[in-house]
Formats: sequence, structure tokens, C-alpha cells
Amino acid sequence: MTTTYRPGQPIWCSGCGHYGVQGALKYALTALNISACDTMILSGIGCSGTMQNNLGTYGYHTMHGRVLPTATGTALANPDLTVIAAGGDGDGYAIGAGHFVHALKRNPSLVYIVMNNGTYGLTKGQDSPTKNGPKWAPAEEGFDAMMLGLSIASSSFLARGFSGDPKQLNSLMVKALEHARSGKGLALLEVMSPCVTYNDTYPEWDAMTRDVKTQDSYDSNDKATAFATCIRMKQSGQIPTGIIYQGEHPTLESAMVNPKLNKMSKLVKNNSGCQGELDAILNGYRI
Ligand SMILES: Cc1ncc(C[n+]2csc(CCOP(=O)(O)OP(=O)(O)O)c2C)c(N)n1
Ligand code: SF4
Ligand SMILES: [Mg+2]
Repeated sequence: MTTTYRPGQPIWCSGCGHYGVQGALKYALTALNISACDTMILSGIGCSGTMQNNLGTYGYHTMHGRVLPTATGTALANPDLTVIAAGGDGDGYAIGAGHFVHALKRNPSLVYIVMNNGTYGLTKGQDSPTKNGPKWAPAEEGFDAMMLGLSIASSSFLARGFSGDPKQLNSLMVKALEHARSGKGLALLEVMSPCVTYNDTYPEWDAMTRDVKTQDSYDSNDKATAFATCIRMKQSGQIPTGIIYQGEHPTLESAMVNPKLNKMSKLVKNNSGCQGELDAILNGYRI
């Protein structure tokens, strides 16, 4: 039996930053005229991991920390889909940290939205890796995904927005989608998305976020100077936002040297009824 799925209402607390992220995503999908049937949203586990339930696109709820490998497989299997991975800072930067590093390194053409609230919202407020001075290690500085991204030679798009600045966030979401959809690689968009229930950072982040465009001669095509400027901004208590880096680097799909996989993508894409051929390819992987 086939059941038609209908999008639901968000489960989030009133005022949660994740509403702003969903609003920006809806804005960008509409602005770019991307239809729901050409879009797949995959999510991690957490409050942030429920966004795919609220939108009328294809959706898939992955295992905790596994949204990026699943989204990468989706994008490779059907290059015509707009693939959006979405999850929290706990999901992406703790249990999913290994996949995060390797996705930046591989540069598959998809959008990865990370909702950073400095906490594990769904499990009631434990400190996440981005929290400055967590209770159990007060001297520890929070993990910074933009700085990590800048240190990886093959990263191609790094941006950070804030739920409290919808104008900037809408524009970043459009740019992230454009980057991935034009086959330029992984568009990482981290959104400072406060958890009003367990870590309400709206006032603090409102004061600290600053677009890198405000910095003298900021060059978002140059990782070395971007890195130096972002470090300086952090040292003076600011959170750099905007397009931190955008550049060109070969993507995972363009660099795929395995002709078997390339051929499989095409067969799935064409849905050409070549079951025999697909079986033969899959048999090639069996020992
Ligand atoms: C394998 C596994 N380990 C732990 C959990 C418990 N768990 C559920 S959500 C979550 C963290 C969510 O935090 P985050 O990704 O930051 O999302 P948020 O709720 O803050 O949006 C954890 C640890 C789980 N579901 N599965
Ligand atoms: S617990 Fe926090 S992250 Fe989860 S819905 Fe509520 S405000 Fe949002
Ligand atoms: Mg979180």
C-alpha cells in the first residue's frame, strides 16, 4: 500500500532558532523555483533533525551523525536531485565529526545546513562541542566549523548565518543552494540558531555576529587571509558571519574514477529498466 505523506507542523519550542532556518530554506527554494519533487532533505537526529517532516519535499531521517554519508550517496545516485542535509551541532560536530571532515575533503555537490545552538536541545541541554567553556571543562574553547573548513584544501563553500538576521540568512541560503546545484561542491551553511529553552544566546549572538564584509579588504576567495581575519575577529569577541569562503575545487562526482559507480548513477537516473545490467554491476562488487 502507498500512503501519501503530508508535511506536519514543527515540534519546536516557541522562539527556537530552527524556525528561522526553515523559513530561510523555504524562501530560497521558492526564490530559485526548485520544485518539491526535485528536492530531497535528509536530516540528522535532534530537534534540528525534524525539519524534513515539515516540508513537502522528499525526506529521510538518518541515523545520529550519519546525515552526510547518506546525503552523499543520495546525490551520487541521482545527480538531478537538489540534496540538502540538515542537522545540529551535536549531530554534525560530535558523533558525526569524522564524516564532516571527510565530506569537506570530498566536496560532493550538496548543501549541508548545521543548526548550531551550543547544546543538545532534544536531550535536554547537555553542552555540545561548540559551547565555549562547557561545565565539565571551563577552559575549553568551542569548536569552530568555519576555521576547520578553511584548513581543508578542497572545501569550496563555507558560510555562517544567524537566525536573528533573516535577511542575511535568506541570501546565504540562496547562495548555498546555487553553489551545490551548479555542481561546484559541498556548500556548508552553519546557522547560529539559539535554543531558547536550554541555551538562550539570542542577545549574546546578536551583539557578537558580524559579517566578514565589514572587515577591511576581506577576500572570500583566499583561504589564508580569510583564516587570519576570522581568527582576529574571534580574538576580539566577534562571531564572523557571511560568505567566509567560496572557491573552485574538483567535486567528488567529477573526480570519481570508478566507472562502475558512474555507470550505476546513469542507470538509476534514467530508470531505464536495466535490472540485468544493474545486477551485473552489483555482482562485480561481490567477493
Ligand atoms: C546513536 C545515538 N546516540 C545518542 C542519541 C541521543 N541523542 C538524540 S539527539 C542528540 C543530540 C542532538 O543535538 P544536536 O544535534 O545539537 O541537535 P539539537 O537538538 O540541538 O537541534 C543525542 C545525543 C541518539 N539518538 N542516537
Ligand atoms: S529544546 Fe531548544 S533546540 Fe529543541 S525545539 Fe526547544 S528551543 Fe529548539
Ligand atoms: Mg544543538
